[in-house]
Amino acid sequence: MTLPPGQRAIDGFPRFGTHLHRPPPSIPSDPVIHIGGAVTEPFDVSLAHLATLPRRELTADFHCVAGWSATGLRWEGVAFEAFYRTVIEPSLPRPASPTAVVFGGLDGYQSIVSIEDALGAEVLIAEQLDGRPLDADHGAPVRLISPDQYGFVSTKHLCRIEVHTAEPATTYHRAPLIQLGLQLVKPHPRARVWQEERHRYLPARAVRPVYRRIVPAIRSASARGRTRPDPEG
Ligand SMILES: Nc1nc2c(c(=O)[nH]1)N[C@H]1C(S)=C(S)[C@@H](COP(=O)(O)O)O[C@H]1N2
Ligand SMILES: [Mo]
Repeated sequence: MTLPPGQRAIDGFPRFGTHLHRPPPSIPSDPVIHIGGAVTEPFDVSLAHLATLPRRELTADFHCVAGWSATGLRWEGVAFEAFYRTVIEPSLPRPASPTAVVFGGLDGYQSIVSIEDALGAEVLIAEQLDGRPLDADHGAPVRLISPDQYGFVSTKHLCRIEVHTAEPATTYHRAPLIQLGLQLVKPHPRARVWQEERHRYLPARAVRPVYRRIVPAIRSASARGRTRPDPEG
């Protein structure tokens, strides 16, 4: 099995992310994705709408910028491109040429993706992982999945999509103190794993050993914030 440069396979699929020690956000009873930015008028799309779009399934490895890779994950959902063409594009004023997309999560996290990367063939709005609805740890009710980019692109608990016609003046994490992995260093704007585009300014090879040391600490903090099985069953 070949992994991208600087990655190591990990057993299972750890919960990771910015709000490490906190439990995952609770899900509204009628979840929607809010569409905003360069559209003529912002609007909400109910998640139920996803069922009207063509299904897409893919098996891929998942690569965290901190150097671990979870292998052979089977995702199911809707291609982001299909969602973009049918839901977002028709609501853009003409002539608008979006260059970037911001994907926001219920926990306040967001990722910033160039339009060409967002429209990549493997980018999904995923509803299922390994044949089951996404659990809270891995992004319920739906999440973005972009397997060719580092995990920080793949916003969990997706509830907001904004299109921009210039590089958005915003950051991945709106709260200042979070995200051991990302707060120190700017993420790479393209974040392609095979090109090892980890960070905007720091050379990838320099950060590998630093991450290797802190991953166990991030993992155990993250495990403390895990959803606990409901004792009532
Ligand atoms: N909403 C949200 N999405 C997020 C994060 C987060 O903290 N919140 N963390 C990102 C990071 S850094 C990684 S590596 C992956 C981890 O996904 P997992 O928890 O399903 O393993 O989610 C990404 N998406
Ligand atoms: Mo990550």
